[in-house]
Amino acid sequence: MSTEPLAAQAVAEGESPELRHDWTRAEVEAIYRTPVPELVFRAQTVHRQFHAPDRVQTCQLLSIKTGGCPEDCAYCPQSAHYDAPVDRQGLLDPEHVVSVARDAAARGVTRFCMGAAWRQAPEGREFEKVLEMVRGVSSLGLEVCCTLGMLKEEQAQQLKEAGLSAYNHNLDTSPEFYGSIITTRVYEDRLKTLAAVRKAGITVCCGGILGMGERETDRIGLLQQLAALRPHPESVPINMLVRVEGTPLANMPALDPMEMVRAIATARILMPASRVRLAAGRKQLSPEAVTLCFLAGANSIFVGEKLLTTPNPGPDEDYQLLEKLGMQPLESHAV
Ligand code: SAM
Ligand code: DTB
Ligand code: SF4
Repeated sequence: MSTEPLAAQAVAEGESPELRHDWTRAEVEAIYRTPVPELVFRAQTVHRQFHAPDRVQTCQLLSIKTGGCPEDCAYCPQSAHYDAPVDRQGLLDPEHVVSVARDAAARGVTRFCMGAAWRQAPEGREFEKVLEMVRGVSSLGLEVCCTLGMLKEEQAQQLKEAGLSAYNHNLDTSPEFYGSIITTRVYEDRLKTLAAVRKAGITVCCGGILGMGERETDRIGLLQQLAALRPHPESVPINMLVRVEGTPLANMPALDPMEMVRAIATARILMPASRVRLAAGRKQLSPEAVTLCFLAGANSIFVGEKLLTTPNPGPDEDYQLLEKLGMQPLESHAV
């Protein structure tokens, strides 16, 4: 398979001219393999040109529809193909979702992300309910993000009209490794949904997962694909695999945290204006490793006891760490 970015033909939209989308695999590899002190220095230098170095965005996730997903993503406890300890739950009531978002806003969170275990966003009454959730959360003054699986252009348009700020849809890994992790859809399906999201004027949240047994070259390939998207995804979540019992990846060896540091620093250098999120997997990282990820250019985290179905560090632990580092959550504009 060619290692040239599949997304290179996407349409550019009002983006800063100094941002590049044509990074070659060799260039990305050279950055990724730079000695860590030099790599972190480069990432910091770029970071400071685009972002305040002491600010971190805090985001909260909520699973609005849990489990029973027809896709076979090998990492995912919500796939119906595996027997993970996740209780299935139908679509939540919009009022309940908005009340959870209101509590999150009161704690200073600035972005609320609703996730659903669907292969594709449904049509009809369930989609109407999602639109109601988006309208409700957006009226709280929060950035609203959804991740509902594949989207059609009309659905993306309706979500935009309801006030959706961002749509999360991850490429997860390199095109070459993708088929070893998911067989029920292809890389191009993901790119199509990302294009529909862009066309509707919704910002893109797109990243991947490390620690699934991929090679270093797959991590490099993922980063190259992300940087080839035009414009770059405004938000780039870098997840460390949460190994869940019952999934095919439950017994993967633990990822060396330095791979997270290298991947985050590389993402920061390739996509300087984007928010790079240290996403799933923080519970397995020491405070020192998290600190290194911040130094490497991560400027967003998920807060709250739970991600979608798996545990996340508690708020006390997180706010204590930020305070110790002299870092501050982005200010909330919630009403
Ligand atoms: N079903 C939709 C989809 O796949 O696009 C949305 C929900 S899905 C749970 C959102 C993302 O969560 C996935 O793309 C994957 O990157 C991430 N994810 C799921 N399980 C994970 C795990 N065990 N560890 C790390 N990230 C995970
Ligand atoms: C993303 O990249 N990570 C989040 C969010 N986007 C939707 C999801 C992480 C899920 C971790 C496994 C779980 O809690 O089920
Ligand atoms: Fe379904 Fe999304 Fe989980 Fe894949 S990652 S099994 S699409 S919920």
